[in-house]
Amino acid sequence: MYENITTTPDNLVLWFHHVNYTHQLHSGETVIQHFYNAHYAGADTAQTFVTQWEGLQGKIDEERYNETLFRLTFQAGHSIVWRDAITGFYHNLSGISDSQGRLRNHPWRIEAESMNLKGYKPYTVSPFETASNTTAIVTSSNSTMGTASAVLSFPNGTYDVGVNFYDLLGGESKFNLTINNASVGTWTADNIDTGRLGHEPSVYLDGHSATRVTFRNVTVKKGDMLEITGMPDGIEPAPLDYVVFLPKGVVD
Ligand SMILES: [Ca+2]
Ligand SMILES: [Ca+2]
Repeated sequence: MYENITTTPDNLVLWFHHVNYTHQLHSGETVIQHFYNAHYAGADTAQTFVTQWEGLQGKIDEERYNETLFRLTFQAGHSIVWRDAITGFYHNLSGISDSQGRLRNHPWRIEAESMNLKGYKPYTVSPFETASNTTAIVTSSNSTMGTASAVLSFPNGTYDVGVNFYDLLGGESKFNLTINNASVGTWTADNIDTGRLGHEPSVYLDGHSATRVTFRNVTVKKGDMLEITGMPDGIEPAPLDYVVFLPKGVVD
């Protein structure tokens, strides 16, 4: 059964055989399209764990509730980092586009490197697939604050606002996100430094350090001014990748 490619189950094909990216699986998908679809589906599913867990609030002890919520929230954000890294990596290797046109198509994102920068400069991330548009921004020095701003052109409405940044070991940068000078949220890149996450630490901008913070139900009007300030700390130059304004039901 396993010697014959036509009788090998889809989930074992790459274990027993070498095939082209365009090999058609029993599911009807090609191998490469399966890579794309499975990673998009996985990231979609990971988002639902947060809201499922929130259904337990008040039914279990607060410490357990909060610690697990913290991890599920991190993982929901990181599943998008991982989705984009894997699909970007294999797209680069295979040269074959996603049949659903999702790769490098992020209409709700604002790349940090495309914002108006003061005290920040673009930084080419390596490996390239661990930054949106292969580029992030870092502060010009390790002791001075940076500011990134942009005028919003999204339709008026309520959005979940995600900010993708990098949390390196060796510094606890502080960030503040405002819209029209009103604070939406502040956060500190200290998950790694405090050991709170307990995952592989990194001193680089890469897939280990890439992290998302999300602020829910933010009201936005066309023409609003978005501004993020980053205060570097230690070796960590308050690195930012992108901001995403998610309408209800959009995962990106
Ligand atoms: Ca850090
Ligand atoms: Ca970017």
